[in-house]
Amino acid sequence: MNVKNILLAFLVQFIFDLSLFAADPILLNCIETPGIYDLETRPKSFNSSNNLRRKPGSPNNASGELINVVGRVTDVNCLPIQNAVVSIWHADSLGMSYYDENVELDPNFAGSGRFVVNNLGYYNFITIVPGKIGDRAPHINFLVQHPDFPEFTTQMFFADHNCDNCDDLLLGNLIESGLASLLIAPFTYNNQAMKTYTFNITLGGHNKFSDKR
Ligand SMILES: *[C@@H]1O[C@H](CO)[C@@H](O)[C@H](O)[C@H]1NC(C)=O
Ligand SMILES: *[C@@H]1O[C@H](CO)[C@@H](O)[C@H](O)[C@H]1NC(C)=O
Ligand SMILES: CC(=O)N[C@H]1CO[C@H](CO)[C@@H](O)[C@@H]1O
Repeated sequence: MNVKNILLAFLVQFIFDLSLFAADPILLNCIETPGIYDLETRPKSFNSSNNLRRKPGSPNNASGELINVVGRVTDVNCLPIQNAVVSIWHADSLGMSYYDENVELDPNFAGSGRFVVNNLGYYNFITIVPGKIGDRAPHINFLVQHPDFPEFTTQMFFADHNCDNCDDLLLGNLIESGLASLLIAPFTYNNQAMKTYTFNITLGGHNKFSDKR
């Protein structure tokens, strides 16, 4: 090989690497998820199960539409934040919340749940679609904790509750800034025909193991 061919080989390799980089969705830029701090009161302790639709050990289902909520927890480089603890809590199907002592909550609804994400950053919950609380759109409260990141809280909204969403005060503020779509989860049906919402969470800052600081 002469020098020209070697250079050409490098160039081809370089372009090939670039195209690989562009084609890998994992390497795309992840946009920081907007935080919401004004959440419904956080449970004193979270149920350790990721299935909110039934209380541990109970055969009975909470009423309401069965859904899966899945997603990935990453840093802004889209690198998974392994072992991040995702905790959620939300109202039952009639919009009743356990923290309001004056209401009777669906007796089969666990109210909260928790999941430790795997090495790829994935979490997954089974639950039911919450009802509206007053004039708030249906939403799920999220808390994400990891020793290397500040505690993060936000709320997830449902893509098929658009009209509720546009009237929602908290979400309305974000719509003005163009960030609301990051909190509105789209859905598909999984292989068991269960409605599955995807809500990816990107925490600000960088993973300790990232070399792209
Ligand atoms: C719980 O829901 C599942 C799926 O909708 C259903 O097959 C099952 O019979 C229900 N169980 C009870 C005890 O209601
Ligand atoms: C969530 O992240 C996964 C993996 O990075 C990606 O394939 C998917 O398109 C994302 N979904 C949404 C709704 O952002
Ligand atoms: C079944 C179960 O453990 N339920 C608990 C889930 O968490 C709420 C809030 O902390 C408790 O009130 C429930 O008893």
